[in-house]
Amino acid sequence: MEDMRETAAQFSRESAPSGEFVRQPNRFTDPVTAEAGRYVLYASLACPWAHRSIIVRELLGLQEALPLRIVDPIRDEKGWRFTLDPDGRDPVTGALYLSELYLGTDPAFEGRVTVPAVWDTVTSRVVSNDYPRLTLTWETTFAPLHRPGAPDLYPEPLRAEIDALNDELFRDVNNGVYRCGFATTQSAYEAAFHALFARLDVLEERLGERRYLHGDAITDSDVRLYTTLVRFDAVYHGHFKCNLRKLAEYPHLWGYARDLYRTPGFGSTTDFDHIKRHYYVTHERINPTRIVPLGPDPALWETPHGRG
Ligand SMILES: N[C@@H](CCC(=O)N[C@@H](CS)C(=O)NCC(=O)O)C(=O)O
Repeated sequence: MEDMRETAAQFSRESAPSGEFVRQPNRFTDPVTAEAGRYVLYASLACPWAHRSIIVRELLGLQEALPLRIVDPIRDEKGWRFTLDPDGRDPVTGALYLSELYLGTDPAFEGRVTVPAVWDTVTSRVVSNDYPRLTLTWETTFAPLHRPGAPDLYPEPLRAEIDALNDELFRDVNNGVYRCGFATTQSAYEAAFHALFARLDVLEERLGERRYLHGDAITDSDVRLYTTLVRFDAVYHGHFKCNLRKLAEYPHLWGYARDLYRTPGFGSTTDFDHIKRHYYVTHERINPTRIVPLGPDPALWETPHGRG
């Protein structure tokens, strides 16, 4: 009965009749070539999909080759804004809103204007908002621009295993928390909730046996899992109702997440202020009062992780 009730969705165009959240496809998927300074990465520190690219850029030493612009964590009715920049304008393009770059590239674009987005300064177009491919592009195509001694986050012999795990991580964890939070029926929420916590149990066991998801070295999969775990207790547990357990209640996952947090490139790019303000203020259907919770204590992330 309850499932038949009409419920307002956060993004109505991405809500299936069953109440399930079905994410829009990525519109811009052009290839990117290894040219230092040609592309600009537009990102939000709040966004887990953008955070992936930010971490990989740091790990691989691509800071100079791939300039990064950060948007305001709070979207207004016109979307992502450049209000952190002088005069509220992106210094690269002069835009006030990220939507100007999308519409300049495709005037008929009607989807959500999302981060991460990659801008080509040569053609003045958005070339990619294809977040699952982007980290792989920085890891492979951009190899000639990596710093000396950069880690191989996508090693050839592990690619099939990484791809397979990444698919599971996406479905049940990365996008799983959104499927919980943006569900508009009880049954859609419960299905996503059970899949999420079943997967976390599997990952908890796996990380009891090894330091990182694929062994002794950090890979692309660890970056993807980290960006969800680091937001879990601060946002997903309350705001998205992912509350069977907190991250801090899983000994191995919690130790693993703090181990990564202390690794250069992870904690240094994690901004709990942007993360909390973005979710609690921007999703007004879920949190109409827009009150941003004060906890949990971020100092917990500095406690000894006991790994490695
Ligand atoms: N491009 C993907 C994922 C990226 C994404 O959803 N980013 C969020 C921030 S975490 C965003 O930019 N949202 C803008 C909006 O919802 O209007 C999508 O379209 O679903």
